Amino acid sequence: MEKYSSRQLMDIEHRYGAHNYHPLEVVIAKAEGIWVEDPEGKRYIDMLSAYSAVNQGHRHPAIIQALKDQADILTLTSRAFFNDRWPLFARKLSELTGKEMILPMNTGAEAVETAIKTMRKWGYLVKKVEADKAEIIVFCENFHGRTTTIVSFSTDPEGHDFYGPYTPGFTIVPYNDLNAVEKAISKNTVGIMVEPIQGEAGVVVPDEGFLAGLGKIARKHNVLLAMDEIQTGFCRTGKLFAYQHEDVDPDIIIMGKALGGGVFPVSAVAANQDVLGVFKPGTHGSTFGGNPLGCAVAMAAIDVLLKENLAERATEMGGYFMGQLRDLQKKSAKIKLVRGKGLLIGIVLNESAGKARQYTNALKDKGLLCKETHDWIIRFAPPLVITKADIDAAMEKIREVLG
Ligand code: IF1
Repeated sequence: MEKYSSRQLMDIEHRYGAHNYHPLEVVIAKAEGIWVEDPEGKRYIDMLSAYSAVNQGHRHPAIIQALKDQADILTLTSRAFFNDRWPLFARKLSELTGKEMILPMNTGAEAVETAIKTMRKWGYLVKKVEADKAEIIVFCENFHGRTTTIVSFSTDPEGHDFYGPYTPGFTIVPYNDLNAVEKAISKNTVGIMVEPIQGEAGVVVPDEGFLAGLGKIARKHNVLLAMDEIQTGFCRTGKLFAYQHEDVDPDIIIMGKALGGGVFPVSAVAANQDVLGVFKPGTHGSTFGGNPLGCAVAMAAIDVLLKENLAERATEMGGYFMGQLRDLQKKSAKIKLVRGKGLLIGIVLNESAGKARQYTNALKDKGLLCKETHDWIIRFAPPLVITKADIDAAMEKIREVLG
């Protein structure tokens, strides 16, 4: 294969790729664990983990082995036939989530769409809501994906504007405001969909009791609670799922990202029979959902999370990392606030510090990759296999840039 420099590759992408992203100027050509490397051989600590899709670390040996082994046997069948991996993955994910049934898809947005269709169909068939009147409550500054229906209820103009006509049937209320939710409920409400921590909004952690409160409201009014754990799930915040920090049992768990073990998209929705049972043959699906290769990878991805106690690691390393960042905050005029849970961490900058992008750029030059969200928040979400020594090394760079 011909060798290209980082500069050449960025120029080629700019010429031939659609401009729907504005990446940091680093080209990743190789990766292992928490480390990535550019074509010139410069190494960086990856503190974004593909937005939490690489919780297990890049190319985890057990996951890559499962990928290779399965690739040698069977990769894709469609759901026109049974295959010998999907049943076992379904059972494993059911046991993991404590929900009776699993519906497999590929990307996160497809799993969110599946949850929306589930809530609506449940509303019509079980709750007996009048035809085409179903309402789902969602939250300001939500991020659930980029399909036309999902962006219909996005409050971010960049993601939302110019894609109409928009899908009706969503009521948007402020995050972290249980009264607003209670007020928004009507006889046509079929569900509430929520991120346990809002990622794209800037790692916004709700007050303790918010998620449990949503659970109580959902019970009281006979509506379904759907938890979008696509970014927060699979040990990122120190629990298998972020909702487990509270006393709440969502009706629907939406999963993606790290379920694919950093290899490719695997998503799923978990719920009990009385909810997911609304789907009959032919009413929903996808060519690739439940494909044997994806199932084998996802099973290995789950095994790694459990075997390596990555939830406890996230708590431990996240606590250490956040402590270090808060020490820095006390001495730094640039940092206003450090927030997060486990290894999902946001640094909110003071207005006087200017735009976050200059700092993510400076960190990149020093060999640390992370990403800004909005203009004033820096997000850190390293692979959960990160060690204390790695964090110490990263902190040195962070102190140089944000101290
Ligand atoms: C991009 C953000 C993160 C998600 C939640 C569903 C989805 C996502 C809570 C959809 C996806 C991704 C999308 C990706 C960047 C990334 C992101 F900045 F856009 F918001 F992580 F914070 N629910 N989030 O976070 O999953 O269809 O993408 O598999 O560039 O759009 P998907």
